[in-house]
Amino acid sequence: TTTKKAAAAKTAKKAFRFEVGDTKESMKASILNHLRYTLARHQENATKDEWWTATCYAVRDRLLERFMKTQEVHHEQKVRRAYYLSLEYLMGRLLVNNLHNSGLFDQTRDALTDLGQDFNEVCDEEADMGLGNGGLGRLAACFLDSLATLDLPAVGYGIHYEFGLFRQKFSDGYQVELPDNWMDKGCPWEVMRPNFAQEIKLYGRVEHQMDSKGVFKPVWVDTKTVEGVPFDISIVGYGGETVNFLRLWGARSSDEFDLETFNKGGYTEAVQEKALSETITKVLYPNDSTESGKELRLVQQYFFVSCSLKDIIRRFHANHSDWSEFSDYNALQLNDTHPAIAIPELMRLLIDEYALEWDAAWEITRGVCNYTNHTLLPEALEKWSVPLFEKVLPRHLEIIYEINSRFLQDEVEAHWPGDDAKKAELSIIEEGYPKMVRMAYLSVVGSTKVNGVAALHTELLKKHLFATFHELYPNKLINMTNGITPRRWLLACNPSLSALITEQVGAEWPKHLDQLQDIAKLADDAKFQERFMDIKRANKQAFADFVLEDSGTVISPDAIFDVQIKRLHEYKRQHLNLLHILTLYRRLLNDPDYDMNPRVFIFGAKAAPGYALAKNIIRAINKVAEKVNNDPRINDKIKIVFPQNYRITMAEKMIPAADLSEQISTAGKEASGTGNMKLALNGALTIGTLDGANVEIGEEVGDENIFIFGNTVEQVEAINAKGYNPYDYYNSNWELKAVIDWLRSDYFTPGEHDAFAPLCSSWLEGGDPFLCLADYADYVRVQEEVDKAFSDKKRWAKMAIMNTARVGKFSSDRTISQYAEQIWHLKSVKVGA
Ligand code: GL9
Repeated sequence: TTTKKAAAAKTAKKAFRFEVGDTKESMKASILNHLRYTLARHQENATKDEWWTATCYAVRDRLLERFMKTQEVHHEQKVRRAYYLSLEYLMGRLLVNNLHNSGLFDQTRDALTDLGQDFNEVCDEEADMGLGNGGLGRLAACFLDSLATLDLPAVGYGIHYEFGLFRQKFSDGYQVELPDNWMDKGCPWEVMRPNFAQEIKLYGRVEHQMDSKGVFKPVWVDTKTVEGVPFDISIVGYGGETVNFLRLWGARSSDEFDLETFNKGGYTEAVQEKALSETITKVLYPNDSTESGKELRLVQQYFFVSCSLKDIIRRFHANHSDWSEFSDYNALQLNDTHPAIAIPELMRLLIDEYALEWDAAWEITRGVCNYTNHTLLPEALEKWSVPLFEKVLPRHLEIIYEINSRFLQDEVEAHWPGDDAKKAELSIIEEGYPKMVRMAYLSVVGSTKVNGVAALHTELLKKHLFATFHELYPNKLINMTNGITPRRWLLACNPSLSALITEQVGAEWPKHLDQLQDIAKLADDAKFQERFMDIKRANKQAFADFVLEDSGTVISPDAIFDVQIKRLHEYKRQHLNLLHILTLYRRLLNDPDYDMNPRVFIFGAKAAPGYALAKNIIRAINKVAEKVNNDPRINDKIKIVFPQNYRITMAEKMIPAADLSEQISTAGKEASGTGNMKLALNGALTIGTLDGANVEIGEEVGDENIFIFGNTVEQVEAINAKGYNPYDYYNSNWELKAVIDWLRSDYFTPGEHDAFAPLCSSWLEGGDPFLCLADYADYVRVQEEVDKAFSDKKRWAKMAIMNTARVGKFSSDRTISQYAEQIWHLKSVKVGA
């Protein structure tokens, strides 16, 4: 092993750009230099957060060096680029990942240690960059990592929110939301670039004015103006070759805006209005897959899309003058419909500002735009009322009407002559009071490719949501199964397992995750099993230490760590998990000798602040936890831990410690899931429904290494078609009835009645829309199988190893290669020395 280790270390070294130049000493010098000349501090009295800031600046210097080189090469070679447009990026912390990707990890850790600092404590100073809600935002962050790693020329565009996703606290079990002031220590990673600011227009009205040739042209007048200032964050690929960037726009009131108000109102009003335009980028909307139709949200979307498109056009014009070349050099990806306004905005820019004809503009627009759908939930499909559109973006509404009328005439009429029902069905404008703009339909009509995020999800898109569009455009809809970056979700978050893997397969696996297959041959090897499970145990112990410190709850690393971490949503069924917990608790109270392995149920979840039922579920879990954790009768057989404020950084502690991964959504509801991939990669076994990417995880790891339960999509459809009645299950399963009735009593909230009435009635009177009761019995049955499997230590170890070994497919490098090949037609560009 020693020679193997040495060889692995050697290959690892060769892979890195910076390794050659930077040593512990050069990092020390650089950190001290920033401490003195950026932060004006003496080494002796610098605080932890100042050490952190100085270290980030030292690393940033090196990233910027490489960034300048990358951009220079991209510019000189006039490369084709991909632009990822997303309202959300859930980046988490950046220091440790930047160190790993750039190959500066060891030197920097040793430099800080030499300087008398605890490396981990310094890293812990960093606030999460939580500019996203959940899976969709984290996917965008993983994609940026893979784009740079694969040397693909790409830019991410988004919003520089002053406040990211709220901080969560629990008070008497209730969720309380607090502002997330993520920049209170500054953000050393970003570079503000006022010289690349863009001005955008809003509100006003459209006048049709005659031009010099006597032709009537639409002119958008009486608008308000807002300025977008870019903040750039370097994105270093693994190996440090390519450094791309994420450009986030912050809103500033423009001078023109001030002056107009100033003339009307006076000084204080002008300053007030100045503050008003800056509210555009104040806060991330905390909704997980629901759209509230708020004006400010539409303004946010337009603001960042318009700034980004103007920036893209500016960059195009630096190298090209002919619009016919635009689609040769640019590919746009719309992350959900949130940036769908890019379609009419690009049309407006081309026609109104650059005087192109409609047909030419449409060919360009449709040629560059592509759209990713992330959900089938009807409440998540964005629709904006026509009156709101008219008020905020009157010119865009005109353009959307024109797109729609041409689409219905030239495409729908041509395909289904005389069929008015088809036109009403596919119309971008939904009739009603008020009329609504269907952003998903606009996105399909205005894109070259539309993709789902897992095989099953894409099939369901073809069958349901976009069935008629699929008839009209048979080649437009394709699948791009999601992925995760192995750099953050294994290399950085699970260093011991990473070292074990590197010892076996060499150091290239973070770039070639399929190589993990090589550990499958060791799945039966007793020695390897022991080492693998020792690492799991140490990770569980580390998490147990965190829980003790965080909440005072003692948990044992010998118990099954049963983990459900994701946004709180009925379709994800944390309340089904709760029914199982109550079932075990009840069995233990009825029979103190009830045979089961001790289990720790671990939750991490935020509920959208306006989602009352989700908040009721959080309180129910917390209140059941209070009772269970303090009940001496059950001998610590069950513990429930639900740490406050689940976020990327907490996921990085929980995932390496998990034995069991709960992926229990109602079949057909979870588009993909990505936590499922992270947990499997770290050796957790999945208990899950045949939903989203669980299906593909099962195909990879094999039926014998996953616990599948519950109704399938077809069975769910059949149950609903027949008319689902949850009482059929409630009345025929006495144990199920007992646990629901128990939760309805005031057992868990003594003296407080009906605390969980919303939850309990959703299961019964509410019709149980997500079929918890229909899946309950099978879930409990398969959980018993899980328990049995865990008792057989060798069997469990083998299954866990097989999971890690066989999930290479779910690297976001694979996903991004597919986007690059099939959607963007994008080639890697070697930046060189
Ligand atoms: C989501 C889907 O619900 C997930 O199943 C999917 O894995 C991700 C990424 O494709 O997208 N769509 C969606 O709106 N969210 C998702 O997680 N919600 C949030 O990001 C909060």
